[in-house]
Amino acid sequence: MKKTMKKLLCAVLAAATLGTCSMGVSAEESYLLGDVNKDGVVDADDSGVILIEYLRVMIGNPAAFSEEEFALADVDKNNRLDATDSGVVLQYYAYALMSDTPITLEEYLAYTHTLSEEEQIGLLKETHEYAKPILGDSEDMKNEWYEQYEEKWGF
Ligand SMILES: [Ca+2]
Ligand SMILES: [Ca+2]
Repeated sequence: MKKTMKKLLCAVLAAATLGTCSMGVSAEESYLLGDVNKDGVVDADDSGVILIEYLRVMIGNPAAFSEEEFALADVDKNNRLDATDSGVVLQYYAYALMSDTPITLEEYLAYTHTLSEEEQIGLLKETHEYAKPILGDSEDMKNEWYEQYEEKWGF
């Protein structure tokens, strides 16, 4: 009986490992900074995923992100995951929607670092105005995340 259980456990573990392995293969392709859910785009979903992980950890849960996911999520590279990372991803997403030419998150960060604080605020306002109709949908999405979060973690 014990042996059967062991075999079963091994099979389950093997299946789990295989799953991880096949994930590992695609993980070798490098993901875009900020693409935490690894769907090939950096958007409001990633921002939400980062926010949820941050809140989860903040109320004392162990981190759910893998090392790789953490590296993708820590967009300001300060080795901490917080609402700033989530905010930067959302700002970038809105900016990318507004921009005529494709821009990566790294390029966006490099660009905003060249701006004065005043210019940054101006850019944020402009981006926000532009993206408001689109981010309106994200607002609903965010509410959905919060609801799911509340259900899952009672917070
Ligand atoms: Ca994504
Ligand atoms: Ca960070």
